[in-house]
Amino acid sequence: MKGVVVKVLAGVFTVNTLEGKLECSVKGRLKLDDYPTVGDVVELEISSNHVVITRIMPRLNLLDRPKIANVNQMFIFMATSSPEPNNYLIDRLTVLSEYWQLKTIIGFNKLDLKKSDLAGIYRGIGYDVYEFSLLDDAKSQLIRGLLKDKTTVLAGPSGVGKTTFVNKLLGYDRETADVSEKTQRGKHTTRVVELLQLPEGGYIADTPGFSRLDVLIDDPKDLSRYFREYQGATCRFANCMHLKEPGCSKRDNIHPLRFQSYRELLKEIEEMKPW
Ligand SMILES: Nc1nc2c(ncn2[C@@H]2O[C@H](COP(=O)(O)OP(=O)(O)O)[C@@H](O)[C@H]2O)c(=O)[nH]1
Ligand SMILES: [Mg+2]
Ligand SMILES: [Zn+2]
Repeated sequence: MKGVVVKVLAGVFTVNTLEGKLECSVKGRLKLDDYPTVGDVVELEISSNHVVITRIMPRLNLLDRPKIANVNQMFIFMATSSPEPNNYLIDRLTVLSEYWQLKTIIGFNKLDLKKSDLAGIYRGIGYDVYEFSLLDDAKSQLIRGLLKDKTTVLAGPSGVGKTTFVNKLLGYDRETADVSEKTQRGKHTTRVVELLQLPEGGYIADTPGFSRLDVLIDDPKDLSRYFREYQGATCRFANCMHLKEPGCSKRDNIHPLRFQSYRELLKEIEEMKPW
């Protein structure tokens, strides 16, 4: 039998199968070369009193911090206000999404309070951008459709409506998420990542903060690859950082707010360099 690992906690792997969720352990031999992670498609062996994971199927990808395998898309979840959207955070997340080659969806919730100031910038770059209010059922249905049969990581700051959204998707209240967020903050406890199965097919993970970029990108020159404005046509200067170089053709193609994020992210990566 095959299944998808939806949770890993204290050596117990919860695997979603056609027969429901099963709690499994890992076959001894497997522990030596690889270890199943949330999102893995695994093969199971069922004996009289326990279920063992015997094989991990090849992965499409493997995200880091939180560790999730086989992710299709990142849903960058923001609010139009309360809290005010933070373009630096969006840009950091778009870079990660590009790095992992995920489909990127940017959503601005709370349209009932305000229209989004930033939606146009991201639409202009070519991202799929949605403005909606979770209070509006018709719009919520449309957003929900984007997740069908996909594995989606939901990323965004607290207060924007992620838990409200996930509860709507599942059709029941998961108050547990916020409770554990609060009790674990500041205690250096790693939050458990869990894939939630959507009734219409697909999985979603309400993820805690993603890793710092310098862990993934160690050469500052590589950063521009993950900015869509900098992709495509090559700059005529070799080793150009597309910063202040006079005559750099790419420098003009980027919105000032995105450029500011690019500079800040460059600094973040450079400061972490060991040399
Ligand atoms: N006005 C308005 N409030 C919303 C909307 N969606 C969620 N909220 C509220 O925003 C607050 C934070 O929501 P929550 O789901 O806990 O956000 P999270 O921290 O991202 O998980 C709650 O009081 C929600 O009721 C919306 O579309 N419009
Ligand atoms: Mg929440
Ligand atoms: Zn350049």
